[in-house]
Amino acid sequence: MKLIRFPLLLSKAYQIWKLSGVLFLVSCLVSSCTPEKQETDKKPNFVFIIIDDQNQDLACFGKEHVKTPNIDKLAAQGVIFPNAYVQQAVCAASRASFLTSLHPRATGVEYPYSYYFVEEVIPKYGTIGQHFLNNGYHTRYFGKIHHGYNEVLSEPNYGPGGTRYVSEENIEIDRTLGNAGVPPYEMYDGPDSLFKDGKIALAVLEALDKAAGQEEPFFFAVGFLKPHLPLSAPKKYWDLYERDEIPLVPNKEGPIGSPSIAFSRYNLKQYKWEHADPDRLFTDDYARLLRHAYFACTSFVDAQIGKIMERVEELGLSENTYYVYCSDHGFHMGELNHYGKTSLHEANLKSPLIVAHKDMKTAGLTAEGLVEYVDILPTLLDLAGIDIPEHMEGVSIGRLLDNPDQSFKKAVFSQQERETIGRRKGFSMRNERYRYTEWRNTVTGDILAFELYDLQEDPLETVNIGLQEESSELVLNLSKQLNDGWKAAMPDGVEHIADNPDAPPAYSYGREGIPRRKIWHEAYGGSEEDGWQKAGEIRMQKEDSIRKTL
Ligand SMILES: [Ca+2]
Repeated sequence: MKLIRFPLLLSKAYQIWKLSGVLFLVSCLVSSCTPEKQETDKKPNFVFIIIDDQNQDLACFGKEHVKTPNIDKLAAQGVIFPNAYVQQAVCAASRASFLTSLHPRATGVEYPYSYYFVEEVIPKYGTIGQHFLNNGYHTRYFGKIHHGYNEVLSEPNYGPGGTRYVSEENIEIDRTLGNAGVPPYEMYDGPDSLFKDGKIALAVLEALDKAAGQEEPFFFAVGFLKPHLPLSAPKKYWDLYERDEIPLVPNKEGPIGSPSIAFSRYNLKQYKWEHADPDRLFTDDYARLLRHAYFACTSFVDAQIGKIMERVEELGLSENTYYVYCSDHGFHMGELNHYGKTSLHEANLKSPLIVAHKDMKTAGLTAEGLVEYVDILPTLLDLAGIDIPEHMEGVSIGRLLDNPDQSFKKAVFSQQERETIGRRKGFSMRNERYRYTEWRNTVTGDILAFELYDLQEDPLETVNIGLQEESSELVLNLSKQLNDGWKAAMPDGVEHIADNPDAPPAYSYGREGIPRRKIWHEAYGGSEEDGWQKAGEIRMQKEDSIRKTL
Protein backbone atom coordinates (compact mmCIF):
# COMPACT_ATOMS: atom_id res chain seq x y z
CA MET A 1 0.00 0.00 0.00
CA LYS A 2 1.31 3.42 -0.94
CA LEU A 3 1.55 5.80 1.98
CA ILE A 4 0.59 9.42 1.62
CA ARG A 5 2.20 11.31 4.47
CA PHE A 6 0.09 13.81 6.31
CA PRO A 7 1.25 17.36 5.54
CA LEU A 8 2.82 18.16 8.89
CA LEU A 9 4.92 20.81 7.17
CA LEU A 10 1.89 23.08 7.24
CA SER A 11 2.21 23.52 10.96
CA LYS A 12 5.85 24.46 10.64
CA ALA A 13 4.99 26.99 7.95
CA TYR A 14 2.40 28.44 10.27
CA GLN A 15 4.99 28.82 13.03
CA ILE A 16 7.30 30.71 10.65
CA TRP A 17 4.47 33.05 9.59
CA LYS A 18 3.68 33.71 13.18
CA LEU A 19 7.26 34.52 14.10
CA SER A 20 7.72 36.89 11.19
CA GLY A 21 4.48 38.71 11.80
CA VAL A 22 3.19 37.78 8.35
CA LEU A 23 0.17 36.13 9.90
CA PHE A 24 -0.92 39.44 11.37
CA LEU A 25 -0.44 41.10 7.99
CA VAL A 26 -2.48 38.39 6.24
CA SER A 27 -5.30 38.71 8.71
CA CYS A 28 -5.35 42.48 8.17
CA LEU A 29 -5.56 41.99 4.41
CA VAL A 30 -8.50 39.61 4.54
CA SER A 31 -10.38 41.50 7.21
CA SER A 32 -10.87 45.23 7.19
CA CYS A 33 -8.37 45.48 10.04
CA THR A 34 -10.86 47.13 12.38
CA PRO A 35 -10.70 45.78 15.92
CA GLU A 36 -14.35 44.65 15.80
CA LYS A 37 -13.86 42.86 12.52
CA GLN A 38 -10.65 41.24 13.73
CA GLU A 39 -12.44 39.96 16.78
CA THR A 40 -15.26 38.33 14.80
CA ASP A 41 -12.82 36.84 12.30
CA LYS A 42 -10.77 35.09 14.94
CA LYS A 43 -11.23 31.35 14.67
CA PRO A 44 -13.22 29.88 17.55
CA ASN A 45 -11.55 28.03 20.40
CA PHE A 46 -12.61 24.49 21.28
CA VAL A 47 -12.89 22.62 24.54
CA PHE A 48 -13.55 19.05 23.42
CA ILE A 49 -14.48 17.00 26.48
CA ILE A 50 -14.28 13.21 26.17
CA ILE A 51 -15.48 11.19 29.15
CA ASP A 52 -14.52 7.54 29.67
CA ASP A 53 -17.48 5.11 29.94
CA GLN A 54 -20.14 7.78 30.58
CA ASN A 55 -23.58 6.67 29.46
CA GLN A 56 -26.56 8.99 29.02
CA ASP A 57 -27.38 8.96 32.75
CA LEU A 58 -27.24 12.75 33.02
CA ALA A 59 -29.95 15.09 34.26
CA CYS A 60 -30.06 16.98 30.94
CA PHE A 61 -30.70 13.69 29.13
CA GLY A 62 -33.77 13.12 31.27
CA LYS A 63 -32.19 11.20 34.17
CA GLU A 64 -33.02 13.81 36.76
CA HIS A 65 -31.85 11.64 39.65
CA VAL A 66 -28.24 12.26 38.53
CA LYS A 67 -26.67 15.50 39.76
CA THR A 68 -24.95 17.16 36.81
CA PRO A 69 -25.53 20.93 37.18
CA ASN A 70 -22.58 21.97 35.05
CA ILE A 71 -23.24 19.62 32.14
CA ASP A 72 -26.88 20.74 32.36
CA LYS A 73 -25.70 24.36 32.09
CA LEU A 74 -23.64 23.44 29.05
CA ALA A 75 -26.67 21.72 27.53
CA ALA A 76 -28.77 24.83 28.17
CA GLN A 77 -26.26 26.77 26.04
CA GLY A 78 -26.19 24.19 23.28
CA VAL A 79 -27.92 21.39 21.44
CA ILE A 80 -28.37 17.92 22.92
CA PHE A 81 -28.13 14.83 20.70
CA PRO A 82 -29.94 11.98 22.47
CA ASN A 83 -29.62 9.69 19.44
CA ALA A 84 -25.86 9.84 18.98
CA TYR A 85 -24.23 6.43 18.54
CA VAL A 86 -20.66 5.20 18.89
CA GLN A 87 -19.28 2.86 16.27
CA GLN A 88 -17.96 0.40 18.87
CA ALA A 89 -18.57 0.25 22.62
CA VAL A 90 -15.00 -0.17 23.78
CA CYS A 91 -12.41 2.54 24.46
CA ALA A 92 -9.73 1.85 21.86
CA ALA A 93 -11.99 1.09 18.90
CA SER A 94 -14.36 3.97 19.55
CA ARG A 95 -11.61 6.54 20.09
CA ALA A 96 -9.70 5.40 16.98
CA SER A 97 -12.95 5.80 15.06
CA PHE A 98 -14.14 9.22 16.17
CA LEU A 99 -10.64 10.76 16.43
CA THR A 100 -10.19 10.07 12.70
CA SER A 101 -13.81 9.99 11.45
CA LEU A 102 -13.47 6.47 10.12
CA HIS A 103 -15.66 3.49 10.89
CA PRO A 104 -13.91 0.58 12.65
CA ARG A 105 -13.92 -1.34 9.37
CA ALA A 106 -11.40 1.22 8.07
CA THR A 107 -9.38 1.85 11.26
CA GLY A 108 -8.78 -1.85 11.93
CA VAL A 109 -8.84 -1.23 15.69
CA GLU A 110 -10.50 -3.58 18.16
CA TYR A 111 -8.62 -3.61 21.44
CA PRO A 112 -6.13 -2.05 22.00
CA TYR A 113 -4.96 0.00 18.97
CA SER A 114 -3.62 -1.95 15.98
CA TYR A 115 -0.30 -1.58 14.17
CA TYR A 116 -2.22 -0.87 10.97
CA PHE A 117 -3.96 2.09 12.62
CA VAL A 118 -0.80 3.52 14.14
CA GLU A 119 1.54 2.94 11.24
CA GLU A 120 -0.74 3.34 8.22
CA VAL A 121 -3.96 5.16 9.07
CA ILE A 122 -2.65 7.92 11.33
CA PRO A 123 0.27 8.90 9.05
CA LYS A 124 -2.02 8.84 6.01
CA TYR A 125 -5.05 10.65 7.38
CA GLY A 126 -4.03 12.41 10.60
CA THR A 127 -5.95 12.64 13.85
CA ILE A 128 -8.24 15.31 15.22
CA GLY A 129 -5.30 16.99 16.99
CA GLN A 130 -3.18 17.02 13.84
CA HIS A 131 -5.97 18.59 11.80
CA PHE A 132 -6.30 21.46 14.25
CA LEU A 133 -2.54 21.83 14.70
CA ASN A 134 -2.04 22.02 10.95
CA ASN A 135 -4.69 24.70 10.68
CA GLY A 136 -3.06 27.15 13.06
CA TYR A 137 -4.48 26.02 16.38
CA HIS A 138 -2.58 25.78 19.63
CA THR A 139 -3.50 22.14 20.16
CA ARG A 140 -3.23 20.16 23.35
CA TYR A 141 -4.48 16.89 24.82
CA PHE A 142 -5.17 16.43 28.53
CA GLY A 143 -5.81 13.08 30.21
CA LYS A 144 -7.04 10.16 28.12
CA ILE A 145 -7.65 11.02 24.47
CA HIS A 146 -6.12 8.12 22.55
CA HIS A 147 -6.01 4.65 24.03
CA GLY A 148 -2.42 3.61 24.72
CA TYR A 149 -0.94 5.91 22.11
CA ASN A 150 0.71 9.29 22.35
CA GLU A 151 1.16 12.08 19.85
CA VAL A 152 2.99 15.32 20.53
CA LEU A 153 1.03 18.35 19.40
CA SER A 154 1.74 21.99 20.32
CA GLU A 155 2.91 20.74 23.72
CA PRO A 156 3.30 17.27 25.25
CA ASN A 157 0.07 15.68 26.46
CA TYR A 158 -0.81 16.16 30.10
CA GLY A 159 -1.18 12.88 31.99
CA PRO A 160 -1.90 12.91 35.73
CA GLY A 161 0.06 9.74 36.61
CA GLY A 162 -0.72 8.05 39.94
CA THR A 163 -2.73 5.00 40.98
CA ARG A 164 -6.29 3.91 40.20
CA TYR A 165 -7.34 4.00 43.86
CA VAL A 166 -6.72 6.81 46.33
CA SER A 167 -7.01 5.26 49.80
CA GLU A 168 -3.84 3.66 51.15
CA GLU A 169 -5.84 0.56 52.05
CA ASN A 170 -7.10 0.00 48.49
CA ILE A 171 -3.72 0.85 46.98
CA GLU A 172 -2.15 -1.83 49.19
CA ILE A 173 -4.80 -4.46 48.35
CA ASP A 174 -4.45 -3.60 44.67
CA ARG A 175 -0.66 -3.98 44.94
CA THR A 176 -0.81 -7.34 46.67
CA LEU A 177 -3.97 -9.03 45.36
CA GLY A 178 -4.81 -7.02 42.22
CA ASN A 179 -8.30 -7.27 40.74
CA ALA A 180 -9.24 -10.27 42.87
CA GLY A 181 -9.08 -8.22 46.06
CA VAL A 182 -10.23 -4.69 45.26
CA PRO A 183 -13.86 -3.57 45.07
CA PRO A 184 -15.10 -1.91 41.86
CA TYR A 185 -15.81 1.33 43.78
CA GLU A 186 -14.14 3.66 46.28
CA MET A 187 -15.32 6.53 48.45
CA TYR A 188 -12.51 8.66 49.88
CA ASP A 189 -12.84 11.79 51.97
CA GLY A 190 -10.27 14.01 50.28
CA PRO A 191 -9.93 16.96 47.89
CA ASP A 192 -10.59 16.65 44.15
CA SER A 193 -6.91 17.27 43.50
CA LEU A 194 -5.99 13.89 45.03
CA PHE A 195 -7.83 12.19 42.17
CA LYS A 196 -6.56 12.03 38.59
CA ASP A 197 -9.54 13.91 37.14
CA GLY A 198 -9.02 16.71 39.68
CA LYS A 199 -5.42 16.98 38.49
CA ILE A 200 -6.50 17.02 34.84
CA ALA A 201 -8.90 19.91 35.55
CA LEU A 202 -6.13 21.91 37.25
CA ALA A 203 -3.83 21.38 34.26
CA VAL A 204 -6.56 22.63 31.91
CA LEU A 205 -7.11 25.75 34.08
CA GLU A 206 -3.42 26.54 33.90
CA ALA A 207 -3.39 26.03 30.14
CA LEU A 208 -6.45 28.26 29.71
CA ASP A 209 -4.69 31.06 31.60
CA LYS A 210 -1.80 30.76 29.19
CA ALA A 211 -3.96 30.43 26.08
CA ALA A 212 -5.96 33.56 26.95
CA GLY A 213 -2.87 35.70 26.27
CA GLN A 214 -1.99 34.01 22.98
CA GLU A 215 -2.81 35.21 19.50
CA GLU A 216 -3.69 31.85 18.01
CA PRO A 217 -6.95 30.03 18.81
CA PHE A 218 -6.76 26.90 20.95
CA PHE A 219 -8.08 23.38 20.59
CA PHE A 220 -8.02 21.53 23.91
CA ALA A 221 -9.14 17.91 24.01
CA VAL A 222 -9.82 17.00 27.63
CA GLY A 223 -10.17 13.32 28.46
CA PHE A 224 -11.62 12.67 31.92
CA LEU A 225 -11.18 9.16 33.30
CA LYS A 226 -14.29 8.58 35.42
CA PRO A 227 -16.79 6.94 35.58
CA HIS A 228 -14.55 4.21 34.16
CA LEU A 229 -14.07 1.40 36.69
CA PRO A 230 -13.05 1.40 39.48
CA LEU A 231 -15.77 3.86 40.50
CA SER A 232 -13.58 6.01 42.74
CA ALA A 233 -14.74 9.52 43.71
CA PRO A 234 -14.36 11.96 46.62
CA LYS A 235 -16.87 11.45 49.44
CA LYS A 236 -18.56 14.81 48.89
CA TYR A 237 -19.91 13.58 45.53
CA TRP A 238 -21.23 10.37 47.09
CA ASP A 239 -22.90 12.60 49.66
CA LEU A 240 -25.00 14.27 46.95
CA TYR A 241 -27.16 11.14 46.88
CA GLU A 242 -29.42 9.20 49.22
CA ARG A 243 -28.76 5.61 48.28
CA ASP A 244 -32.30 4.49 49.07
CA GLU A 245 -33.63 6.98 46.54
CA ILE A 246 -31.45 5.81 43.68
CA PRO A 247 -33.69 4.15 41.10
CA LEU A 248 -32.89 0.73 39.72
CA VAL A 249 -33.14 0.06 35.99
CA PRO A 250 -36.52 -1.12 34.65
CA ASN A 251 -34.86 -3.79 32.47
CA LYS A 252 -32.54 -5.62 34.86
CA GLU A 253 -33.11 -9.05 33.25
CA GLY A 254 -31.26 -10.04 30.08
CA PRO A 255 -33.29 -9.83 26.84
CA ILE A 256 -35.61 -12.79 26.21
CA GLY A 257 -34.35 -14.81 23.27
CA SER A 258 -30.96 -13.14 22.99
CA PRO A 259 -28.01 -15.37 21.99
CA SER A 260 -25.19 -15.96 24.49
CA ILE A 261 -22.73 -14.21 22.14
CA ALA A 262 -24.63 -10.95 22.72
CA PHE A 263 -22.76 -10.25 25.95
CA SER A 264 -19.22 -10.65 27.20
CA ARG A 265 -19.33 -9.96 30.90
CA TYR A 266 -15.57 -9.88 31.25
CA ASN A 267 -15.83 -6.99 33.71
CA LEU A 268 -17.13 -9.50 36.25
CA LYS A 269 -13.74 -11.17 36.14
CA GLN A 270 -12.23 -7.89 37.24
CA TYR A 271 -12.56 -6.59 40.80
CA LYS A 272 -14.18 -8.18 43.83
CA TRP A 273 -17.90 -7.91 43.06
CA GLU A 274 -20.82 -9.22 45.09
CA HIS A 275 -20.45 -12.36 42.96
CA ALA A 276 -18.99 -13.17 39.56
CA ASP A 277 -21.75 -15.32 38.06
CA PRO A 278 -22.94 -13.57 34.87
CA ASP A 279 -26.29 -15.35 34.91
CA ARG A 280 -27.21 -14.29 38.43
CA LEU A 281 -28.57 -10.83 39.13
CA PHE A 282 -26.93 -8.69 41.78
CA THR A 283 -29.13 -8.00 44.79
CA ASP A 284 -31.02 -4.71 44.62
CA ASP A 285 -28.90 -3.33 47.48
CA TYR A 286 -25.69 -4.08 45.65
CA ALA A 287 -27.06 -2.74 42.37
CA ARG A 288 -27.95 0.50 44.21
CA LEU A 289 -24.46 0.70 45.69
CA LEU A 290 -22.88 0.37 42.23
CA ARG A 291 -25.22 2.92 40.69
CA HIS A 292 -24.53 5.27 43.59
CA ALA A 293 -20.80 4.94 42.93
CA TYR A 294 -21.26 5.51 39.19
CA PHE A 295 -23.39 8.63 39.75
CA ALA A 296 -20.86 9.95 42.31
CA CYS A 297 -18.15 9.66 39.64
CA THR A 298 -20.39 11.41 37.09
CA SER A 299 -21.01 14.28 39.56
CA PHE A 300 -17.29 14.46 40.35
CA VAL A 301 -16.42 14.89 36.67
CA ASP A 302 -19.31 17.34 36.30
CA ALA A 303 -17.67 19.51 38.98
CA GLN A 304 -14.36 19.44 37.08
CA ILE A 305 -16.15 20.57 33.92
CA GLY A 306 -17.71 23.36 35.98
CA LYS A 307 -14.24 24.59 36.97
CA ILE A 308 -13.22 24.76 33.30
CA MET A 309 -16.42 26.59 32.30
CA GLU A 310 -15.94 29.09 35.11
CA ARG A 311 -12.35 29.82 34.08
CA VAL A 312 -13.28 30.20 30.39
CA GLU A 313 -15.91 32.74 31.51
CA GLU A 314 -13.53 34.62 33.85
CA LEU A 315 -10.93 34.90 31.11
CA GLY A 316 -13.46 36.43 28.73
CA LEU A 317 -13.19 33.51 26.31
CA SER A 318 -16.83 32.38 26.38
CA GLU A 319 -17.90 34.46 23.40
CA ASN A 320 -15.54 32.60 21.11
CA THR A 321 -15.34 29.09 22.56
CA TYR A 322 -17.22 25.96 21.51
CA TYR A 323 -17.70 23.09 23.92
CA VAL A 324 -18.27 19.59 22.72
CA TYR A 325 -19.15 17.07 25.42
CA CYS A 326 -19.12 13.35 24.65
CA SER A 327 -18.02 9.98 26.00
CA ASP A 328 -16.09 7.20 24.27
CA HIS A 329 -19.22 5.00 24.57
CA GLY A 330 -22.15 4.26 26.86
CA PHE A 331 -22.13 1.77 29.71
CA HIS A 332 -24.63 -0.72 31.10
CA MET A 333 -25.25 -0.02 34.78
CA GLY A 334 -27.60 -2.94 35.33
CA GLU A 335 -29.56 -2.74 32.07
CA LEU A 336 -30.09 -6.24 30.62
CA ASN A 337 -28.24 -7.84 33.56
CA HIS A 338 -25.01 -6.23 32.44
CA TYR A 339 -22.48 -3.95 34.11
CA GLY A 340 -20.02 -3.09 31.40
CA LYS A 341 -19.49 -2.45 27.72
CA THR A 342 -18.81 -4.38 24.46
CA SER A 343 -22.46 -5.23 23.76
CA LEU A 344 -24.47 -4.00 20.78
CA HIS A 345 -27.38 -2.59 22.75
CA GLU A 346 -28.72 0.89 23.27
CA ALA A 347 -27.24 1.37 26.76
CA ASN A 348 -23.77 0.88 25.31
CA LEU A 349 -23.95 2.37 21.85
CA LYS A 350 -26.07 5.41 22.64
CA SER A 351 -23.68 7.96 24.09
CA PRO A 352 -24.04 11.54 25.26
CA LEU A 353 -23.30 14.35 22.82
CA ILE A 354 -23.71 18.08 23.40
CA VAL A 355 -22.40 20.91 21.22
CA ALA A 356 -22.55 24.29 22.96
CA HIS A 357 -21.61 27.90 22.42
CA LYS A 358 -22.72 30.90 24.41
CA ASP A 359 -24.41 32.62 21.48
CA MET A 360 -26.21 29.68 19.91
CA LYS A 361 -29.64 30.60 18.59
CA THR A 362 -30.82 27.03 19.15
CA ALA A 363 -29.57 26.89 22.77
CA GLY A 364 -31.38 24.39 24.94
CA LEU A 365 -32.95 22.50 22.04
CA THR A 366 -32.72 18.80 21.34
CA ALA A 367 -31.87 17.25 17.96
CA GLU A 368 -33.56 13.86 17.80
CA GLY A 369 -31.97 12.82 14.49
CA LEU A 370 -29.72 9.76 14.24
CA VAL A 371 -26.09 10.82 14.50
CA GLU A 372 -22.87 8.79 14.49
CA TYR A 373 -19.75 9.61 16.47
CA VAL A 374 -17.77 9.68 13.20
CA ASP A 375 -19.73 12.89 12.57
CA ILE A 376 -18.05 14.70 15.48
CA LEU A 377 -14.71 15.47 13.80
CA PRO A 378 -16.24 16.84 10.55
CA THR A 379 -18.55 18.96 12.73
CA LEU A 380 -15.64 20.45 14.66
CA LEU A 381 -13.77 21.23 11.44
CA ASP A 382 -16.94 22.75 9.99
CA LEU A 383 -17.39 25.00 13.05
CA ALA A 384 -13.73 26.06 12.74
CA GLY A 385 -14.14 26.88 9.04
CA ILE A 386 -11.65 24.17 8.06
CA ASP A 387 -12.27 22.10 4.91
CA ILE A 388 -13.48 18.59 5.69
CA PRO A 389 -11.17 16.06 3.99
CA GLU A 390 -12.97 13.72 1.58
CA HIS A 391 -11.70 10.54 3.24
CA MET A 392 -13.69 11.28 6.43
CA GLU A 393 -16.67 8.97 6.77
CA GLY A 394 -18.72 11.29 8.96
CA VAL A 395 -20.92 14.24 8.03
CA SER A 396 -20.99 17.60 9.81
CA ILE A 397 -24.05 17.93 12.03
CA GLY A 398 -23.92 21.70 11.52
CA ARG A 399 -27.38 21.64 9.91
CA LEU A 400 -28.82 20.16 13.12
CA LEU A 401 -27.18 22.92 15.16
CA ASP A 402 -28.97 25.48 12.99
CA ASN A 403 -32.24 23.57 12.87
CA PRO A 404 -32.41 20.68 15.36
CA ASP A 405 -35.92 19.73 14.29
CA GLN A 406 -35.04 17.67 11.22
CA SER A 407 -34.05 14.09 10.57
CA PHE A 408 -30.45 13.22 9.82
CA LYS A 409 -29.00 9.79 9.04
CA LYS A 410 -31.33 6.97 7.94
CA ALA A 411 -29.37 4.49 10.06
CA VAL A 412 -26.32 4.29 12.31
CA PHE A 413 -23.75 1.48 12.39
CA SER A 414 -21.68 -0.22 15.06
CA GLN A 415 -19.70 -3.39 15.51
CA GLN A 416 -18.04 -5.52 18.18
CA GLU A 417 -15.60 -8.40 18.12
CA ARG A 418 -16.34 -11.33 20.38
CA GLU A 419 -13.07 -13.18 20.26
CA THR A 420 -9.53 -12.12 21.08
CA ILE A 421 -8.40 -12.20 17.47
CA GLY A 422 -11.69 -11.14 15.95
CA ARG A 423 -13.02 -14.17 14.10
CA ARG A 424 -16.52 -13.71 15.48
CA LYS A 425 -17.99 -10.24 15.24
CA GLY A 426 -21.31 -8.55 15.65
CA PHE A 427 -22.44 -5.97 13.10
CA SER A 428 -25.31 -3.78 14.21
CA MET A 429 -27.55 -1.21 12.57
CA ARG A 430 -30.16 1.01 14.14
CA ASN A 431 -32.70 2.83 12.00
CA GLU A 432 -35.60 5.03 13.10
CA ARG A 433 -37.46 2.08 14.59
CA TYR A 434 -35.36 -1.07 14.86
CA ARG A 435 -32.00 -2.30 16.08
CA TYR A 436 -30.76 -5.26 14.07
CA THR A 437 -27.53 -7.15 14.80
CA GLU A 438 -25.85 -10.01 12.96
CA TRP A 439 -23.16 -12.04 14.73
CA ARG A 440 -20.92 -13.52 12.07
CA ASN A 441 -17.96 -15.80 11.68
CA THR A 442 -15.79 -13.37 9.72
CA VAL A 443 -13.69 -16.16 8.21
CA THR A 444 -16.52 -18.22 6.74
CA GLY A 445 -19.08 -15.45 6.52
CA ASP A 446 -21.67 -17.60 8.34
CA ILE A 447 -24.27 -15.78 10.42
CA LEU A 448 -24.02 -17.32 13.90
CA ALA A 449 -26.92 -15.48 15.52
CA PHE A 450 -28.96 -12.35 15.17
CA GLU A 451 -30.82 -9.93 17.37
CA LEU A 452 -33.76 -7.73 16.50
CA TYR A 453 -35.38 -5.20 18.81
CA ASP A 454 -38.41 -3.06 18.01
CA LEU A 455 -37.37 0.17 19.73
CA GLN A 456 -40.78 1.73 19.17
CA GLU A 457 -42.63 -1.04 21.02
CA ASP A 458 -39.76 -2.15 23.23
CA PRO A 459 -37.25 0.69 23.76
CA LEU A 460 -35.61 -1.19 26.64
CA GLU A 461 -34.73 -4.13 24.34
CA THR A 462 -36.34 -6.74 26.56
CA VAL A 463 -37.28 -9.17 23.75
CA ASN A 464 -35.24 -10.30 20.76
CA ILE A 465 -37.98 -10.71 18.17
CA GLY A 466 -35.56 -11.90 15.48
CA LEU A 467 -36.55 -15.56 15.74
CA GLN A 468 -40.29 -14.97 15.71
CA GLU A 469 -41.90 -16.22 12.52
CA GLU A 470 -43.68 -12.97 11.78
CA SER A 471 -40.30 -11.17 11.79
CA SER A 472 -38.83 -13.11 8.85
CA GLU A 473 -39.55 -10.53 6.13
CA LEU A 474 -38.47 -7.69 8.41
CA VAL A 475 -35.20 -9.50 9.15
CA LEU A 476 -34.49 -9.79 5.41
CA ASN A 477 -35.13 -6.08 4.88
CA LEU A 478 -33.03 -5.02 7.86
CA SER A 479 -30.23 -7.39 6.89
CA LYS A 480 -30.16 -5.69 3.50
CA GLN A 481 -30.01 -2.24 5.13
CA LEU A 482 -27.20 -3.42 7.43
CA ASN A 483 -25.24 -4.83 4.50
CA ASP A 484 -25.84 -1.75 2.34
CA GLY A 485 -23.80 0.05 5.03
CA TRP A 486 -23.27 3.62 6.14
CA LYS A 487 -22.98 5.20 2.69
CA ALA A 488 -26.57 4.22 1.88
CA ALA A 489 -27.80 5.83 5.09
CA MET A 490 -26.64 9.40 4.45
CA PRO A 491 -28.94 12.32 5.29
CA ASP A 492 -31.07 13.60 2.41
CA GLY A 493 -29.02 15.59 -0.05
CA VAL A 494 -25.66 14.19 1.08
CA GLU A 495 -23.68 11.85 -1.10
CA HIS A 496 -20.54 10.40 0.38
CA ILE A 497 -17.48 9.76 -1.74
CA ALA A 498 -15.04 8.41 0.86
CA ASP A 499 -13.61 5.15 -0.40
CA ASN A 500 -11.28 3.84 2.28
CA PRO A 501 -9.87 0.33 2.09
CA ASP A 502 -10.96 -2.31 4.59
CA ALA A 503 -8.36 -2.71 7.31
CA PRO A 504 -6.56 -6.04 7.74
CA PRO A 505 -7.43 -8.13 10.85
CA ALA A 506 -6.31 -6.22 13.95
CA TYR A 507 -2.77 -7.10 15.05
CA SER A 508 -2.70 -5.46 18.47
CA TYR A 509 -0.34 -2.58 19.12
CA GLY A 510 2.09 -1.94 21.95
CA ARG A 511 2.66 -3.51 25.35
CA GLU A 512 -1.05 -3.94 26.05
CA GLY A 513 -1.33 -5.92 22.82
CA ILE A 514 1.21 -8.60 23.86
CA PRO A 515 -1.35 -11.22 25.07
CA ARG A 516 -3.42 -10.84 21.90
CA ARG A 517 -0.40 -11.08 19.64
CA LYS A 518 0.57 -14.27 21.49
CA ILE A 519 -2.86 -15.81 20.82
CA TRP A 520 -2.58 -14.73 17.18
CA HIS A 521 0.72 -16.58 16.75
CA GLU A 522 -0.58 -19.64 18.58
CA ALA A 523 -3.43 -19.78 16.06
CA TYR A 524 -1.54 -18.97 12.87
CA GLY A 525 2.18 -19.49 13.48
CA GLY A 526 4.93 -16.97 12.82
CA SER A 527 6.32 -14.72 15.51
CA GLU A 528 6.39 -11.07 16.56
CA GLU A 529 9.78 -10.67 14.92
CA ASP A 530 8.10 -11.17 11.53
CA GLY A 531 6.32 -7.84 11.99
CA TRP A 532 2.62 -7.08 11.69
CA GLN A 533 2.39 -7.10 7.90
CA LYS A 534 3.93 -10.55 7.62
CA ALA A 535 1.72 -11.78 10.49
CA GLY A 536 -1.29 -10.56 8.53
CA GLU A 537 -0.18 -12.37 5.36
CA ILE A 538 0.30 -15.64 7.26
CA ARG A 539 -3.13 -15.31 8.83
CA MET A 540 -4.92 -14.57 5.57
CA GLN A 541 -3.24 -17.57 3.89
CA LYS A 542 -4.43 -19.83 6.72
CA GLU A 543 -7.94 -18.43 6.64
CA ASP A 544 -8.17 -18.80 2.87
CA SER A 545 -7.45 -22.50 3.22
CA ILE A 546 -10.20 -22.79 5.85
CA ARG A 547 -12.63 -21.15 3.44
CA LYS A 548 -11.71 -23.63 0.71
CA THR A 549 -12.27 -26.72 2.85
CA LEU A 550 -15.61 -25.68 4.26
CA1 LIG B 1 -14.15 3.80 27.62
